[in-house]
Amino acid sequence: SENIQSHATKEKDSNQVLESCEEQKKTSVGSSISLENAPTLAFPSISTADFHFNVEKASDIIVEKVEEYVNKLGNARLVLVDLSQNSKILSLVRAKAAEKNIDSKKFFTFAGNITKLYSDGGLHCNAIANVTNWRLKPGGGGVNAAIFNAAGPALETATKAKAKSISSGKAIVVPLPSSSPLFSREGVTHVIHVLGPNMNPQRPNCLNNDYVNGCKILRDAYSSLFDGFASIVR
Ligand code: AR6
Repeated sequence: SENIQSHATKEKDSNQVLESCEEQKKTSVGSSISLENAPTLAFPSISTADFHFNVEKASDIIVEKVEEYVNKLGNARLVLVDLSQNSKILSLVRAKAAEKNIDSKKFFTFAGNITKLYSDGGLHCNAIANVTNWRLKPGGGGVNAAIFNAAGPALETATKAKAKSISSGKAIVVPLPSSSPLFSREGVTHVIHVLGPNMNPQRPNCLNNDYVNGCKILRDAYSSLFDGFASIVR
């Protein structure tokens, strides 16, 4: 009977531990609710896949630009996304952002498909960045194909109304019509197209490893993207 009693006591203890964990969970969920509803921009790493831009250099620039903008944006959040949890760019940026003590409620990384952040991942993002091509056309590969596909023809029409082309280092904010599935299913109200520097000889305007120019254009691309986001947050 002694054994049973001590077992019962242990169980009670572990229940108390569980309860206090539940409390902690409630508190931490409670305190993040205000930021969960905060305006949020999800963005992929510009130029580091199809455009072959060096990931180390890109990660420095992402962290530098996030640090510059995160406080200017008030409560709004910035989220770097990539498809895989093992993404090199996500882990580099996570480590460098932690070193610089960037507020992890306002900036974090997230593994998931940028077209399904809410339906698959439960992450509310009212704006998403599309790394596009100079003609702002659907297709190609990567993020551009995924976003134009998921958004349907409404995005192409809304984009055409804003611009016919985009130059590298620039961003264009496009309000998404509510008829788009990205709007109704994911809660995305704006797509911000952005074009980065290209280091891939098979793609137009290759910079042939000119990283002086390339880094400058990548910085400009992030500035234009975050300025575009700031303009819809205000
Ligand atoms: N969700 C989240 N991240 C993604 C997704 C997705 N669905 N697809 C790719 N990524 P890329 P670039 C990540 O190649 O290097 C396009 O076709 C990917 O792993 O889309 O700037 C355009 O039309 C990488 O980390 O963009 C241009 O022609 C990041 O998104 C060209 O490719 C960017 O990969 C631009 O090349």
